[in-house]
Amino acid sequence: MKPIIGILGEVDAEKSTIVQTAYLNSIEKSGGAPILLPYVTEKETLERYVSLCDGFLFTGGGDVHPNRYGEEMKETCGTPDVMRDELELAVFASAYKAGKPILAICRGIQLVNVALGGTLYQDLPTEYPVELFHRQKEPKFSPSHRVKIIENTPLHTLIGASSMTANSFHHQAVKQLGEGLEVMALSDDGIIEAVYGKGKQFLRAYQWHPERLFATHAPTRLLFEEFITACK
Ligand SMILES: [Mn+2]
Repeated sequence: MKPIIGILGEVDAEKSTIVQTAYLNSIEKSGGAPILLPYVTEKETLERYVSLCDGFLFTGGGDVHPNRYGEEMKETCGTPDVMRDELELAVFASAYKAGKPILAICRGIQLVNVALGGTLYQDLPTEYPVELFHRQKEPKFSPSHRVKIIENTPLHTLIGASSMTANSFHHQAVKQLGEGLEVMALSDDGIIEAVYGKGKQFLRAYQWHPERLFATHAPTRLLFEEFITACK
C-alpha cells in the first residue's frame, strides 16, 4: 500500500493552503500518496494528522520569523510567514516525537533547523561573503550550482558520488546547526545545502529544489525514492 505523505504547503493571509504540483508529482511517482495538510490550529487535529500520515514533506516558501530563533528581524529578511511557522513547528514537533520520516526542502531545511534550535542567515548577500548567486536566474527546472557531498553521510551512500547537481532559489541558509543534525552537502562557497538527522528516525533536508529536477535529473529521483522507502 502506498504510504500517505502529509505535505506542508504555503499558507496565505486568507488562510488558504496551496502546494506546487511538482511536489505532488515527485511524491506520487516515487510511490507515495500525497495529501495536503491545511492550516488548522487545534492540537487534537494536528495529532490526528500526524497519526494518519506515514511521512511528512516540508516544502519551500517564505522566511521563518527570526523571533523563532531568538533574533530581531533585519530589514533584509523577507516577509515572515507566521501562520505557516505556527502550523509547521507544531507538526514537526509532533512528527519528530513520533519518529515519523521527514523530508524537508528549501524553506523546509530552514524550518527543521530552527525547530531543532538552530539559527539562519536572514539574508546571505548581506551576511555571508557568498561567491555563488544562490537566487538563480536560470529557469526553475535548470540546475545552477553543484553541491559537494560529504563522505560517510547518507547522501554519499545514496548517490555514490562526491558531488551532484542542484538548483538554487534561496536568500537564507542554515547558520548554526540545530541539535541532532549533521551536514551532508555544501556549496562550493561553503553554504550548508543538505543535512540529516543523526538518530534512527529518517530526517533529510535539502536547501535546493529536487522536485523541480525530478523529471530531468535521475540522481535527484533517488532523494524521493529513499524517503518513500523509509515511509513504508
Ligand atoms: Mn544554493
